[in-house]
Amino acid sequence: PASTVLGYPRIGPRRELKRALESYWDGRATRAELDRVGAEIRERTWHRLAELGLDGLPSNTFSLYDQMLDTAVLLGAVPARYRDAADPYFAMARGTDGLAPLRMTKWFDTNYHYIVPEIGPETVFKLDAAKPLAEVRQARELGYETRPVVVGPVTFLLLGSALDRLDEVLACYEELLAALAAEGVAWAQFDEPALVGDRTPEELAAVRTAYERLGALGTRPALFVASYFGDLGESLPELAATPVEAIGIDLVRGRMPGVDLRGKTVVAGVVSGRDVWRTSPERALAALGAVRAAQVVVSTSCSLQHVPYSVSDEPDLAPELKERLAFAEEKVAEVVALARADFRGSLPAGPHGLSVALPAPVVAEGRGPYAGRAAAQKAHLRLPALPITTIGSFPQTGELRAARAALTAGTLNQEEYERRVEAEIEHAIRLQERLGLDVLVHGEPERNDMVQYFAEHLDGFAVTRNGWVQSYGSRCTRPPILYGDVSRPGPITVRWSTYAQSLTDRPVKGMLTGPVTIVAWSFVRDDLPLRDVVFQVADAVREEVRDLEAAGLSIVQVDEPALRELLPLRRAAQDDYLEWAVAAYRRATSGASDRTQIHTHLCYSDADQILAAIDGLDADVTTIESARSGARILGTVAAFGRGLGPGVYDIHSPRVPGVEEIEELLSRTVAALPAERVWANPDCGLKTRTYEQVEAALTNVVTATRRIRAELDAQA
Ligand code: THG
Ligand code: ZN
Repeated sequence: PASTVLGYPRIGPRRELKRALESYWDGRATRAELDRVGAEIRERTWHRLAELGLDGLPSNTFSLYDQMLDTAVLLGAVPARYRDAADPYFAMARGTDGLAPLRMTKWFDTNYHYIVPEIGPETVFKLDAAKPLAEVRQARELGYETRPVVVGPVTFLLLGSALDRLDEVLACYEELLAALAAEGVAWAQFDEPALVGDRTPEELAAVRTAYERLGALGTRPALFVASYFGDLGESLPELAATPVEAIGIDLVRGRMPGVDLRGKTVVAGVVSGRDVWRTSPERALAALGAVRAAQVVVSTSCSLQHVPYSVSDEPDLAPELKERLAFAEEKVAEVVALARADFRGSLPAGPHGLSVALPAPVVAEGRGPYAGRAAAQKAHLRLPALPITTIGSFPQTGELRAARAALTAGTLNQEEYERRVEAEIEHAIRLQERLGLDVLVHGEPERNDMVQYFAEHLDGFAVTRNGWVQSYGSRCTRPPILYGDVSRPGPITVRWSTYAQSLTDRPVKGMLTGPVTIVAWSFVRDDLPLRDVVFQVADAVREEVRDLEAAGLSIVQVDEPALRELLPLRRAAQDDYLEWAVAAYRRATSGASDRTQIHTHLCYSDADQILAAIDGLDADVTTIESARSGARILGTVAAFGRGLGPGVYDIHSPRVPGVEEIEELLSRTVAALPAERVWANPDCGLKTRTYEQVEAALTNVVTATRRIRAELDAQA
């Protein structure tokens, strides 16, 4: 059979695109220089894919920012207010001085974020096929015929909440297919990951309408509709009934369906685009053998944009781990080998964990009901009304980043590095004392990415040197690799938190990341149920909570920002997930005594779907991101019945909020909730702000809070 991949990383093996974008945004590079870097990345990718022996090369999988944003531009869905910006594309992606950017959210259950298209009554769809055509031509000049990839009409409209605009959008896609045909393009790939979710009868009808209409077009390339991240389910018969020539099926997350596909080409996704493990040849060949189709093409389960470039760029990984790994390049080689049914010299894949875990012991709930906890905490902590706190991180200074880089490079020794971290902690503590905050944080100067940091200090994880994966735009993470049983060889954050506490009489809050998030933002072994892996991590976090408590910390915050992200795409699987995810959190936190206050923080945009689960976390205090939505969510979260800190300062903007507006938000909050449960805090961590902005904003938070306290006193 032939071989292909659904997409490829595009940030550059050494994040060349990131550097070029940031130079362009800072005015240090021209648009032409940025475009040259983009062209080089595409050229290297096609050459590499061809060298590795891949048959079908995709194009238009490159993006300067995001493939959904590219599709919005392709269809002319550029809101009028951006049209006059110096660079409308990046104005939509990042905003300008006067314009907020378009909203950004998670791409299905991945850690990648896409730009949400804004489609309203004023939107006039009009094709602009310049980008896919330019990529096809660039590849052709290099000697490659390619298959342009775009987000398909149903997924585009579902994510833009505008399925009622199908007719107009289909006219653009028809025009696109005609333009591609005129260019001599043989195949086009339309990505439809939204089809693997639960779809209503209307949505299923839209799938049928869309592909019947596009399929009926007289002159067009062959159409390949790619699904990924799960089973097509009830969407498959709809799609199969249309004239599309090829259907992509995720055979890693999903299974080969019973639907008769003997009239179609099946692009069989047997090499995972979501993990970093070598493919088991037996499993892949068995999956391929089960496909009944006119023709089979061997492929990846989804785009490879979710994995790093190459294992060959990882000199520090242990050989016995390295030989089990496959990043994008190695996965392409696997696809080719499977297509050629040639496994000579390939390594055994086998179970991917490097050890076998025993079932984790069940931990009894250690904590009593909230009322008793609240009383014990009140007596112990002696906080004023409306206690003022922050979410955890303080600004990360350039000096600190330089010190961390020097430590890694070996030009700064560990002792000197730690001295600098301590100096930074002292600076943050003194600032918080001076401003009049009640619950202090150490500011997290020792961490860059929190998940990376915990992975570096836990057994069972490996971290990479160059394993960057795009998170959004120019931003990347290096997901750690969870390959074995997880355990905590020793305390991780205790040293920093106790140092901070030693500097002050006010309570300092310990700062931890929850087990679901640590796992969600890592590549995880696939030989154990995810739940068991998360429970192992929960037990490690539990030990850290206990050690923080034993070291004298009275408050510990455990954040779970990825709780929503791992929610299964299909409803039928969601309750089970939420049940074990909440259980894992409680397992991590329930070792604390009633007198120790557990905080958690969440970013609201992610929260509305899972409020019951957040309530189930049973944290004593929940701080939420709500400054932008005002008091809109107070009614819902009031039902939690425990401490609540709706953010009163939007940290995502450099603007310093005035005393009056903070006071207004707080007074609305105390009107909606019992005052003894209300906290005053910014709505997220402060690491992206400057010290100047933070100091000014927190000064105003303190002034506003003191005014409300005085009002409460007067009423009492
Ligand atoms: N850590 C991890 N995943 C995440 C987040 C995180 N996913 C969701 C959300 N937060 C994504 N947000 C960001 C924000 C900033 C950056 C990455 C993801 C970022 N990265 C640095 C960069 O690209 O220059 C590199 C950071 C590093 O050195 O590790 O700025 O917080 N895991
Ligand atoms: Zn937040």
